[in-house]
Amino acid sequence: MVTANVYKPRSLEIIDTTLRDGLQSPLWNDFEKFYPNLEEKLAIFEALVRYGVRFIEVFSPVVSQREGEDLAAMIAKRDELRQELKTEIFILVHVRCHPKDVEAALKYPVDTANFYFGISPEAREFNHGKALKEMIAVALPLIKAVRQSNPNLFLRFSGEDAFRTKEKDLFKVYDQLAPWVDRFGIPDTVGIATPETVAKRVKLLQKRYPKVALEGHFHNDRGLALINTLTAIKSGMTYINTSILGLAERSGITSLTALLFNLYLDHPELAPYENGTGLEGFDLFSSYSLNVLMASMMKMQVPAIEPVSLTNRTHAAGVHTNAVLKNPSVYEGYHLENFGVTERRLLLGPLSGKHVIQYYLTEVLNYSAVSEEMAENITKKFKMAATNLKGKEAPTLLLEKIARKSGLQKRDKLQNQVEDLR
Ligand code: HCA
Repeated sequence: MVTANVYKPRSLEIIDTTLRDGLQSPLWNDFEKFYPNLEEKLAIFEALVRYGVRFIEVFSPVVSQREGEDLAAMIAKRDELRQELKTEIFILVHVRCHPKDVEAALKYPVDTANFYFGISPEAREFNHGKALKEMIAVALPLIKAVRQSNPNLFLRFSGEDAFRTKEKDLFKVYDQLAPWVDRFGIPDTVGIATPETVAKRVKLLQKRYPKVALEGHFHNDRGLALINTLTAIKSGMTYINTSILGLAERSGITSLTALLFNLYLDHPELAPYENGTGLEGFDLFSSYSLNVLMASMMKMQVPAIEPVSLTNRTHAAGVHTNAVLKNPSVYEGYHLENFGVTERRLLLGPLSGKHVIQYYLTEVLNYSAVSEEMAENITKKFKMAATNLKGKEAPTLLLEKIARKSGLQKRDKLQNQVEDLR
């Protein structure tokens, strides 16, 4: 098995941080789940690997005894999956530039140390209180020593809050560390970056550090995480941090499946399904089930903001449902079924039109001989009553009641079977 430092990266490598930054998401609290157990963590780990992710970031064992135990279990899972899938899988431990963190992490057979150190004026003044010079005095000997004693480790340094840091300050630190690391992270910790600032930064750093790969971590505070990520990739960044559903501190980071979905749309040449995979080895068809796995663990639904969701194949207004019944392409611009969203929902509600009502009456509720005129009549009654539903009753039950009162008859079982045979 190749080690992370000699692995030949694909044109884009995902570093998934669901099991680190994803666990810092406030949504765990909001949905009263609070934290996954080890079994769930291992299920996430395995699902990510089977999906095609090769780099998985986890907490440092100094975070808690439990994280140490979970790290050991994830390493065992990594080794098992390496054997079974004959593929590279790398575990990246997120460590402060602190000898204690590093010493604890390196007791485990991990593949990468992801060093981070707050570099913005805010971090320097209110977080660790160190000036740039002092930061270098801490980080440089530590990283150098790790490099020398662990030549197989793949090392990364991130100046936390890089986008609120002046270029010259970033250079002061990065210039010193460049000979000792494989990747530089430039995290947009508070989500202030824009596509313009991202493109500029990536090009600048690429030019200054041609031998060091760049890694991006874009927070979504402005709702720009995805476009910033796509811009970074276009500008030449080759390692991107993602998480399932974009879970991370505050409003999160770039969603793994949203990113791959967008790359698929922008790069059809990378999309073909050879052996069930596209975009250089990702099992794109499993995107939706990955999102559902995560959402169900958190006791929530796949959020509407997530492109690879059932919401994106759900239609409500009469004009829309009518058209979708004839041809879904009118209101579905993409083939989300290629990403595993194999179902579609047509909603019943105050905005329903006679076509979807007729469809429900005949196809879902099994009524026979529903003329257009009857459907129109029932639609009027249904729409009026549906505005007052407020979750007291399911819309299909309301429709059922109105249909029965209107004298509609259900197809009987025998007739159904005959029709099925035709
Ligand atoms: C954190 C902050 C971080 C680190 C990113 C990185 C960020 O939670 O510690 O290590 O590159 O957004 O800056 O997630």
